[in-house]
Amino acid sequence: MVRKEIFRMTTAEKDKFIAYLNLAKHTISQDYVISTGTYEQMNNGSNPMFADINVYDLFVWLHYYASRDAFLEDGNVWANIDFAHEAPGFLPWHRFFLLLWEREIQKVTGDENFTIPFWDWREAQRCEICTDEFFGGTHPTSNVLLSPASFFSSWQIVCSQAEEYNRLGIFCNGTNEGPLLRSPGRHDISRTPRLPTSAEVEAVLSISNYDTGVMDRSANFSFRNMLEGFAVPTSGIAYRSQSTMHNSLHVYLNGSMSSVQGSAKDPIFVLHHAFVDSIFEQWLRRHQPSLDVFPEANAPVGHNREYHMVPFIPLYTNGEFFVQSRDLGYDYDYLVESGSFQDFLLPYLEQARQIWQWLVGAAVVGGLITAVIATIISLLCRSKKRRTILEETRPLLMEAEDYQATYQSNL
Ligand SMILES: [Cu+2]
Repeated sequence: MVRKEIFRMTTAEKDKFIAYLNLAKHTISQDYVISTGTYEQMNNGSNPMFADINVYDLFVWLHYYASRDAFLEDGNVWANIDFAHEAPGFLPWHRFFLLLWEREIQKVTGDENFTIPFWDWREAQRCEICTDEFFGGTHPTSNVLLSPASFFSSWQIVCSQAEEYNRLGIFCNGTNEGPLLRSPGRHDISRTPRLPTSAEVEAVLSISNYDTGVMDRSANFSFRNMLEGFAVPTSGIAYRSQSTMHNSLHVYLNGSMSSVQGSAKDPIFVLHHAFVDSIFEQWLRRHQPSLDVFPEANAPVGHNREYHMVPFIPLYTNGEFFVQSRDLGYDYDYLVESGSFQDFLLPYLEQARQIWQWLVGAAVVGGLITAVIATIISLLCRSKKRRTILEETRPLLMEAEDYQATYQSNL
């Protein structure tokens, strides 16, 4: 299964994707319900509190739930907790999230071949997919609403009041909370001066350490922290006052995408994270890390290699998704050719580099042997020619028998 860049899709493919998003937004999930109360609020399970949810919003809720504050006993709140961000699990968690999202869209649409498109935002000067043909232009009289000509202007969002739920000690319950908001480019320019460049992506890819130090947003020279966007991409040093790389897109889009807990409300989330996943994939192919590169202990809560990713059921560990995408059954269009060709050729080129002296020697010896054989053959041919001339003077009746003998002796 190959994920395609959105601008390399045909108009029909792109329109089909938008139709699928709308279908998912209007189809109640057959397999999942969301929890609308804590275990305590459910009176330790005796009063179940669950609600139906549409397939699109199910994923908004899953993302919210992984990054919401934790409610502790006696009304205490643990705010500094996130099972999907600011730690090593960031990349495997979102990798699994996208795979599950893709699978659920396949089930809703019956299209087994559906793959998530991605948006390659390297060098983008603006949000190129924020137009009415794609994911919605800006409203003519509002800076925060989508253009009425876009399908997405009629979408209602869920899980947008994270701070409020955390304050009240409740969960997002999936009810509609108003329209999708987006205001690309009207963000805080000092935090994110521009979208990431190709050179910045390259600089991040050159970092060989997956995660470092205390493995949170303060990690220096950490591939994960740099790609997530808490560090200066060119130096690798953590920097609190700027949002770079992955984070820069969230800040730039300035609206529903900009608060971590509810960011999956905007369909651009999926296209953005698919591209982030493709950069993770490039890193895996380039550095070929073994599984023990992913921390086994001491990562922030929930982020160790063998820990299960919250809140997915069935259970999967972070480590299970720290593997190359082809082992999980998918690839990216821009990595397929170069990737497979390089992968095919690289081991041979490396072997050739190690044994080149032998290859030159073999070529010289081979040349000499060829020359010797050629000389022998030409000498034999000349002697055969001489004998043939003699044979022609013999009587014709003996020809067959003699020819046979001659042929054999020449060999
Ligand atoms: Cu996220």
